[in-house]
Amino acid sequence: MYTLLSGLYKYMFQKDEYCILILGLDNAGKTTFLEQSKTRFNKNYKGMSLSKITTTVGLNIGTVDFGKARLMFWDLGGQEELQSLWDKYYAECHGVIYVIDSTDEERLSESKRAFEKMVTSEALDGVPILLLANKQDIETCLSIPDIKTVFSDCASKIGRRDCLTQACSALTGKGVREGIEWMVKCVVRNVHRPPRQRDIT
Ligand code: G3D
Repeated sequence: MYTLLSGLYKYMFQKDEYCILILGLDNAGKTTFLEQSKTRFNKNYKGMSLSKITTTVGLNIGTVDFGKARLMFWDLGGQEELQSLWDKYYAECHGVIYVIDSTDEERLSESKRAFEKMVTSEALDGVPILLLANKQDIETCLSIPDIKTVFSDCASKIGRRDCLTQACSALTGKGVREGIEWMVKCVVRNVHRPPRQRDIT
């Protein structure tokens, strides 16, 4: 009887919490993506105007619920001096969303270098990675095949973990739901990084 009641309590009043890092160079669209996700998935969230968002300096946090799973997003600053802080969060995270500005061809190799450094970190072994090719609403943006070509020599470093490149516009919301749903599926099935249990009473 106790087991039954405790199971029911857990089902009703506990969430499985997964921590997701949102990384990428400054100006890639990380904060816009976070705001778009909160607005889309949290019924009562009154988001800020997406066109008024300025680049991340420090940390933005947001949560999104999917049934029993709760995603806790950590949007970290992407400026070079802030990138050195990223690895402080690796051991505790369950997934990474790496945002690329598809319109910034000049900084694509810089973005790849930051990605490569991140993906080779042992503290991120087996953690699913969503590569978001953002700003696809802009006509002159690089295509997904172009971006995949630039990032192709990272394949061996990515290894056998779950990894998806998703076209997206954080501004219009296109591709945001697909990306997040994929991430939820991956973190839930990754037995190597179990979620934290959080009471929601
Ligand atoms: P960051 O958090 O990665 O630093 P932001 O990036 O979310 O602050 O976005 C940087 C700029 O890119 C913002 O414009 C924002 O509106 C724009 N942006 C973000 N995502 C998209 C997108 O999908 N499409 C388009 N067209 N623009 C996007 P400003 O002008 O405020 O610098």
